[in-house]
Amino acid sequence: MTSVPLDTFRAELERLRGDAESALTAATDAAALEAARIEFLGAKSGRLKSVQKSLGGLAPADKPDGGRHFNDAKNAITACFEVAQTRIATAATGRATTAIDVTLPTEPIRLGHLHPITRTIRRVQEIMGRLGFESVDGPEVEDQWHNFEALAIPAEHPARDPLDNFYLAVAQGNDPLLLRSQTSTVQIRVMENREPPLRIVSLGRVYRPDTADATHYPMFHQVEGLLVEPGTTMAHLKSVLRMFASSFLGGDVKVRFRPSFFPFTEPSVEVDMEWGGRWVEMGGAGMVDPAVLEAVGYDPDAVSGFAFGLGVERIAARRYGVDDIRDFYRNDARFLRQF
Ligand code: FA5
Repeated sequence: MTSVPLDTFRAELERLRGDAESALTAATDAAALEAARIEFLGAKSGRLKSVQKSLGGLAPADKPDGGRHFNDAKNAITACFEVAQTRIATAATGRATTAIDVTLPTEPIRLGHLHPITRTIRRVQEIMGRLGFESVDGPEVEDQWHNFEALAIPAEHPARDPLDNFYLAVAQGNDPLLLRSQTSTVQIRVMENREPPLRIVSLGRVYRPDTADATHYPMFHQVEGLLVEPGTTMAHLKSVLRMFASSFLGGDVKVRFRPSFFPFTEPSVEVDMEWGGRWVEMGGAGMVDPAVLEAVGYDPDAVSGFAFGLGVERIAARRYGVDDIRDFYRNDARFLRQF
């Protein structure tokens, strides 16, 4: 019997290897992969098996070489099958089957922090606390007595105009309640319930139908300060406000007091602070009007007092270098993360 030439055997092996690699690489699902496995690697009638049988037909001197070539081809086809198997399994489960590298750094944990307005409120309470001012709260839904009448703002006063206030459908007697338009309401609530001497500060939300712009918002916060003691003068008011401004904004802040009018203080001033080369109004202040002291049952001959009300968003904007207070309420995490 004539033996099979080694070259013929090798050519057959190479063709088989080429066909197997094409079929395994082209397989995109488990069924196609299994069909290719049976065709090439099948234990009984796979093509590799039949080439293996022809090994016996080689001349004895060619058998070692033929066996080595056969093993090389078998290993290459088996490796190609395993690669295709991993690829199809990964596509099916949607995740890599490779091990998880536990030494990789984890996603950073992002800690939240207080909103700049909350931080401002707490800082103001702390500074005023050091000057002896106790922090108190008052309701945001108010009656007309506390928001207007007790503050000497009579019924016909333009500040009570429905277009300038958020009145509620809920009434107390004949008067609708409203969302308070100023924290001066708390002055009255405290004086009605306590006797002088008094030093309080109250920070909270107030509401006005103002069009939002860089310095206005329909909901904003005020810090109300009230001191009632015998012998209080305008000099005390100015000193406290200057001390507060330099503690909160830094020693170089310039404060200006401009004559003004509020129905519940006499005399009254506007408090301006310099910012970027111009003066910005931060709030109002003045000596508590004797009529207000009388309305709450105090003796205006025995005690006098001062009060002030500053816009929290405005002083926060000045402190943090924000030039549009609407940014505080846009809820843009990129803005808020800066504080
Ligand atoms: C008052 O509200 C007085 N109650 C202040 C006062 C208290 C005077 C005690 C005397 C004694 P005024 O309406 O000017 O005043 O408001 C005070 C401050 O609130 C303003 O200077 C400003 O800083 C801030 N403010 C007013 N309206 C808005 C608004 N729409 N958005 C943001 N801040 C505002």
